Amino acid sequence: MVQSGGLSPLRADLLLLHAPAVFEFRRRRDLYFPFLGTSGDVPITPLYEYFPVGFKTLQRFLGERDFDVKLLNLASLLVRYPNLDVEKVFAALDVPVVGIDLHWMIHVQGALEVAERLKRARPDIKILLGGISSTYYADELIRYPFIDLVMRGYDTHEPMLDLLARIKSGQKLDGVQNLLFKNGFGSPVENEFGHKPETYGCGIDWSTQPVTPKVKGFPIREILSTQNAGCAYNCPWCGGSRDAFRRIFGKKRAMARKPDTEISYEIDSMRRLANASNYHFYSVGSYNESKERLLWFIKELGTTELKSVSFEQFHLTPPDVLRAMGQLPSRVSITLSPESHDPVIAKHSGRGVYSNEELEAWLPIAIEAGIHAIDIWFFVGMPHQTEASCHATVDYAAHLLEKFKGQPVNPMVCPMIPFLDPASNIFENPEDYGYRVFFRTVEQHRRGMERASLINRMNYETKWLSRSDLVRVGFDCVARLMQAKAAVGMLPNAAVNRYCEKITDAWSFLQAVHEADSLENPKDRALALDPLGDEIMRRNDLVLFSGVANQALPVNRQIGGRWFDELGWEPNELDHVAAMGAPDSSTLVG
Ligand code: B12
Repeated sequence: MVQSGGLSPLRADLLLLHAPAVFEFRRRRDLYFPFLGTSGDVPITPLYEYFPVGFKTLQRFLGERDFDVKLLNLASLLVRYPNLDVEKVFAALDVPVVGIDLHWMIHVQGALEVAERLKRARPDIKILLGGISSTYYADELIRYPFIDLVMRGYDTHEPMLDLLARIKSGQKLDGVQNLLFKNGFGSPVENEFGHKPETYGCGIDWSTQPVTPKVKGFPIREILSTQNAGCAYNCPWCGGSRDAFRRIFGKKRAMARKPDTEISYEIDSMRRLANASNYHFYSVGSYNESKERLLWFIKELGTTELKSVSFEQFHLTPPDVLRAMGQLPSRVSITLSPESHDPVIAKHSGRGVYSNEELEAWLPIAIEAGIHAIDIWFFVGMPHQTEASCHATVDYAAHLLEKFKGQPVNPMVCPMIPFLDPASNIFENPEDYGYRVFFRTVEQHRRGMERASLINRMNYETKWLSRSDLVRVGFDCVARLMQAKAAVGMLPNAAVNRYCEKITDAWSFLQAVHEADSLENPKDRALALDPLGDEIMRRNDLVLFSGVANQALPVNRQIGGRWFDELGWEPNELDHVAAMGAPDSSTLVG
């Protein structure tokens, strides 16, 4: 039912809401989102639309226990419906609790701003935060006046069940494991962080996908899963490494695995997914699986009709596993991340487990075994990495492109921007690694994300590359690599030229924004930024619209239909309400 002017009530026992990385992005004249500001590795806008896959497991687990859990991706919703007034969304909520993920730190500004505004509009709703960053920063988060609850943990199913049951029956929250909450006087109370099971998660039901508006062109049909939480490896820059996991979750064992029965449930749901043959399945973290379990998993995947499957690998996949992958009916791709061509830097980055020669000897074996694509990721922002070394990495990538011309070998480069992961070993002891960390607390990150210049949003720099260098060198390396791909005919010249022009424009405009944003006095800063406002908005409109591209496929594809594009209401209702306009539509993205 469409209410006059408003959205129909969205009823649930729990609404899990994914906030855009920055809010209110549609009206910010003082915040520049440059092209490539997300590193270009996954098909998302600078709002970072992925929500934690745990939203789907919580929905199933709690749903099977009689709690109605709904999902709302506010990032996708607002970018897809630029004229939708967020206050109408808040007014329509008929829920006792809204759970917001602060899983990735990049969401710090958006998650907190949405929490604050929602609390102001709807003091009757309890605001709950959860996810990896929420766990790490739980003590600080619970002190914000607009946050009522923080749920810690890599597996929150049981504690969430307890929490919802107590809220429903009006019981005290004292006994809910992993929870921080405010008592009747508004003071924070910390319950025991005791629910740390050896197994992780529950299977996801992939058989149904969100109802989405019509998508023009080439839709993104991808599903994604991980069979474990934590990590067997210890890369110092990573906030999910072995040490980081132990640090955040206070658990000795740095790995928790999804039980086989739950994985089988997931695969069965993929078999039931309509048009599964149009879907790509991204198997994240398969490098953490034992050979036996990976082989079993591959065999199970063989019973689906998925179009393609990708596996992330840490080592060079051994021949027997390659053969099993190659025999799958789906097209298989492998993702490797040596991080640098330089073995010393690769080692400092936690990698370096194979040499370039070994990689080059392995590639033909993988292709021969039937692997359809091999993506090889290099990073910018690693310890000991100089500008020259980054460019040498691109030279090496170009060498790979030449050597394997016409074959499915796709090197890519990812600038580590804007954040070094909180809780990573480098974040904890930056000096030991030659790093400087600019923001340590949640509030510092939040304020940092509100800086107009991407350079000032960076939370780190290294002894070898300043904040500005990290952005510039990252942009240059991506541009050079794209050109190398055009040179070997891997990507069309015209698309690459357009891509590189956007990078050049982003860097040159960033100079003007950065100069203004670097003025010491906030008043002078605002005055200097003001004349740039129109140009900031114009450029932001080019990246914050309902289309996304990534390095692998540098053409815009319309948002909608991705597994995480949960828009909350039927498209016709959203069209109708959005047509009635936002508060000041003259300044919104069209
Ligand atoms: C899988 C993965 C991805 C997948 C996405 C998976 C997904 N949608 O969940 C992909 C590849 C797309 C990805 C992307 C990114 N990732 Co990532 N990713 C991981 C990885 C390997 C596993 C994380 C994971 O999901 N674990 C499983 C568990 C912990 O989470 P879960 O089951 O989803 O959720 C449970 C709990 O976390 C909790 N929970 C989560 N949210 C909430 C919310 C509420 C309200 C509650 C109550 C509970 C709750 O309850 C859930 C159920 O038990 C980690 C590394 C690692 N080893 O941990 C990095 C990691 C999480 N990613 C990271 C980063 C930086 C990113 C990017 C920002 C990278 C980029 N491009 O710049 C993007 C952000 C994408 C976006 N928001 O749009 C960092 C985050 C560091 C930090 N603290 O900020 C990590 C730690 C390491 C890394 N550098 O890769 N990532």
